[in-house]
Parts: sequence; structure tokens; C-alpha cells
Amino acid sequence: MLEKLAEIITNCSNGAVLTGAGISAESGVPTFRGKEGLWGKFRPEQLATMEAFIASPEIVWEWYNWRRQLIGEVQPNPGHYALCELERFFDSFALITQNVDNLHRLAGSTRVLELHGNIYRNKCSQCSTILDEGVDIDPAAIPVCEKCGGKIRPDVVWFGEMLPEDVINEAFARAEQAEVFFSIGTSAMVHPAASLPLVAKRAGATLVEINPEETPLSHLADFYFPAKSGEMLPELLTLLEQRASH
Ligand code: BJW
Ligand code: ZN
Repeated sequence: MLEKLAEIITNCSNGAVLTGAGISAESGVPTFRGKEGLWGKFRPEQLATMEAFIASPEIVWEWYNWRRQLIGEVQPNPGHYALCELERFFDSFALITQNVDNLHRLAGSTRVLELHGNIYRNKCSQCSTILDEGVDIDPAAIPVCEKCGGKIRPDVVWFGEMLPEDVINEAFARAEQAEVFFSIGTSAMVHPAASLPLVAKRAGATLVEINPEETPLSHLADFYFPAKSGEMLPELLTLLEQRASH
């Protein structure tokens, strides 16, 4: 099955990838859903909504500081690195991620479409002015925006919020153009990101899914690999490199 996919990729020029929390799982970053997931311990509506931030900004900041620290201590894994390399096999390639953890960039991917923002950036909760990256926030003394006095929040997309318009528009355009579309390490439950593989498939793409657990996409995928991305992607890359050297 992997040979067949490698052959298809070799004959395609336009590829796109959507990643989710599962691609970073092998780096030690917890996913959201599932037994060990963040949402098993914390309720999303108490942490990942504007309502939660208005009600208890210090609790929301404690949670993000904890995650920043955790993510700051891990490294990209072979799945992230393989995706950097995969780009070489296409004339046009888009790496779209729902992750806020920055690990694709750390692995060397240069143009990453971050649908849900980036955990290291801060912005004003009222006027959305972006602040410098990497500024630590003390939950007991949350700074306010110089322009409007709004409390500073992490620049991530919470439930009920719009995704950055230019980023989601480009992601949909890339999904429509893709001849091969990969959905990797996402439960494919959160919209609008979860629509991207469906849009690609409807526009004629070969849909590939890599996820140890089945998702609503699995039965629609042309290739479903019930495997870990950090193992599967390097295998695919080895095959592609072998084909290229022949
Ligand atoms: C491995 C692995 C390994 C493990 N290898 N794999 C249409 C229908 C229904 C609802 C909606 C809809 N449109 C909008 C909505 C509402 C809502 C939504 O989708 N709700 C659903 C949950 C029902 N969407 C929104 O609110 C979005 N905004 C929006 O649509 O705005 C317009 C609007 C406004 C007002 C009203 C209506 C519409 C915004 C969504 C923002 C999501 N934000 C979060 C938090 C980000 C910040 C932060 O990180 O703190 O984003 S939630 C969380 O889920 C995070 C993730 O990016 C996102 C997706 O999760 P992901 O990545 O799929 O992770 P998991 O944990 O779910 O799955 C991991 C997978 O990995 C699993 O399948 C494992 O098996 C697998 N795995 N190890 C490969 N080694
Ligand atoms: Zn402001």
C-alpha cells in the first residue's frame, strides 16, 4: 500500500498536509481528546473560550504558561522532520497545522499555515494588536494593551472564534488544488479545519490519513494507515528517496 502511495506522489506536483496534535504526541506533547488528552483533565469551555478568559484570566494564563513550559522542553520528532523533507517531492506543497506548538517551524518547515495561532505569541484581547513573541505573562499581574487597555491573551484560536482569515482562506485554496492531501494526527472533529480533507477529496485529491485511531475521515480516505506518524512518515520518505535515486 505504501509503495502504491509513493508511486502516486511521484506522479503528482501539488500536495498538502493537515496536521493535528497527534503529530506532536511522540515529542511528548499531550493531545486534546482521548484518555490521556488535555480535555480528559481540563474542560475546554473553562480554558479555551473567551468567556473563560473574561471570567478567570489568571486560570487561563496558568494553563497556557504550563503548556508553554512543557512545549519548550520538547523537540520535534521524526514525523515533523519527514514533513520538511516531503516538500521536496512536490512542485507546490502546503503544510497546514492546527497545532500551536511551533514544532513544525523548529523542525525546519519554513512556510507553515497555522490555523489556530501560536502559543508563544501574545495579543490584546480587545483590539487584537500582536505583541512580541516570548514575553512571559505573570497570571497575578496580567499586562494590558498600551492602545486600548485590554488584557493580554495568548494568540491562539478559542472555540467560537474565527480563524485568521488569510490563513484559512489560503488553506482552503491549497486543499482544492491538492492532488494528494494528507490528514495526520488529527481527530478531524474541530471545524473548519476538519472540512479541509473533505474539500480536497471532493476536488479530486487522493486522501491519505495517518492516525493510530480511526476518525470520521478513515472510511473516506483512499489510504488509511493506522500507525504513528513518527514511524510511518519516515518510512514513506525512504521509499520516495529510493524511487528518486533510481
Ligand atoms: C496520533 C498519534 C501519533 C495520537 N501519530 N496520530 C461545524 C460543525 C460543528 C461545530 C462547528 C462547526 N463549525 C464551527 C463549529 C464550532 C467549533 C467546533 O468545531 N466544534 C466541534 C468540536 C464540534 N469550532 C470553532 O469554534 C472554531 N471557530 C469557528 O468555527 O469560528 C466560526 C464560528 C464562530 C462562532 C460560531 C460558529 C462558528 C474554532 C476552533 C478552535 C479550536 N481551538 C483549539 C484550542 C487551540 C488553542 C490551544 O491549543 O490552546 O484547537 S481546541 C483543540 O482542538 C485545538 C486543536 O487544534 C483542535 C483539534 O484537535 P486535534 O489536533 O485534532 O487533536 P485531538 O486531540 O482531537 O486528536 C489527536 C489525534 O491524534 C487523535 O485522533 C489520535 O488518535 C491521534 N494520535 N498519537 C498520529 N503518534
Ligand atoms: Zn488593545
